[in-house]
Amino acid sequence: VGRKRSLIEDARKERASGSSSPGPSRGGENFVFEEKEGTVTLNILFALSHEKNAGFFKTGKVFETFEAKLLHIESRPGRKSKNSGCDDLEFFMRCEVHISDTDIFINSLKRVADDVRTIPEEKVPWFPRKIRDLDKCNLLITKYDPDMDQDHPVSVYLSNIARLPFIWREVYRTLRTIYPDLACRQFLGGLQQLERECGYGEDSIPQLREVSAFLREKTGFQLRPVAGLLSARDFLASLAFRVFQCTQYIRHASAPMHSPEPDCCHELLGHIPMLADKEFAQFSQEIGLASLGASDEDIERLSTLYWFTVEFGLCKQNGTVKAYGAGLLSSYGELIYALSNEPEYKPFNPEETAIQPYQDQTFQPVYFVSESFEDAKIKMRRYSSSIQRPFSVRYDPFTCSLEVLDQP
Ligand code: HBI
Ligand code: NLE
Ligand code: FE
Repeated sequence: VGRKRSLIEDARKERASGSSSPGPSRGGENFVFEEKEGTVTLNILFALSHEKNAGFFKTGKVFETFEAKLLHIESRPGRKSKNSGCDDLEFFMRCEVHISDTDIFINSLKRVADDVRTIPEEKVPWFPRKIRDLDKCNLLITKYDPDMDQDHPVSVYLSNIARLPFIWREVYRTLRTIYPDLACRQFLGGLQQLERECGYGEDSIPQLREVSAFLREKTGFQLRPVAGLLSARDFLASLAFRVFQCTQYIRHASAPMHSPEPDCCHELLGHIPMLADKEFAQFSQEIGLASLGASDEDIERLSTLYWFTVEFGLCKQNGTVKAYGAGLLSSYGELIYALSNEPEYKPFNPEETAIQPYQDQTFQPVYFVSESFEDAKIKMRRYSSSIQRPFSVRYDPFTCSLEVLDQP
């Protein structure tokens, strides 16, 4: 600590006296991956001349002092040595340092090495690497304020606890009658299994823990409770790990046929039966994987695609159009409307669908129809692979973590 203090003091004095060359500004342009825990990743190049005796070990001392976590080291003959015949070496180091140490760290290196430079890289937003990191994917975009949100499902929940089972019963019963005609084959299969094996029925609201255990056996998806609407980035990121974030409150007794926000009826009836299907689970995870570290604009397009497929998608089956979107399958009102021939229908085509404006307060004016599930998956995969990222990700199902590979 003492040593660190003195290096920091030295660097401060140096900066105050203006003798050092300008360092990077707060590490901003040096980001490889954005911080989420106060660290930045830096790409550093420096040279050591032959005369700087043991210079390498002095730089090592700086790394040690700032507790820089080394990720990569390379060395090569320096530029000077090629011309002059002396044996300069150039080093490339990649390391993680605490964000507030960035300037001082670079300046300290400049004292012991030559030509210290950081290589700017494209800034990539932080994303979870391990399933544990999902604890940090918790940015709520709707926060419940008991004084303000009289109509929010949580207010409704608190004032309706006694009515809860009745709301569930009514939603279940009315939807169950129209599913056979309007829901896709995969949904019906999933729901039947849930009724047989997981206690689904109009008499009680299924428990998240049991449903999660059921899904894990079917497709490896698991559920976790969430307090409200998450940011699209955090919501989509969890899908990459086959984790689905579920709300737990319930809609108002006065509007059982449609809720603008997700509630437990929507999660349990709309999403869960679909997530029990292997192909659909894969489709969902792939959207999640495509979202990791994507730009804000790409997140916007991916969440629009999610909206018009996973939430409001229609697909052809045996010559008729069926619903597979969860927002439809949990709303009696919208499910009937969506298949009534009244709204506009467009063929699902990711490039076009991704930029369709949408709203989340009432029924959609337009729905996208896929030729089949398989077709939607292939088209979505093609779209996802067209998203530009300076790295690629691979999911390791054994460790539930990501391998992140640099793109050359
Ligand atoms: N958060 N809890 C929750 N549930 C959702 O379905 C949800 C969300 N946040 C964002 C979101 N859906 C949409 O933006 C999707 O299009 C990603
Ligand atoms: N409209 C749906 C329902 O009533 O269940 C919820 C949609 C959530 C995106
Ligand atoms: Fe949903």
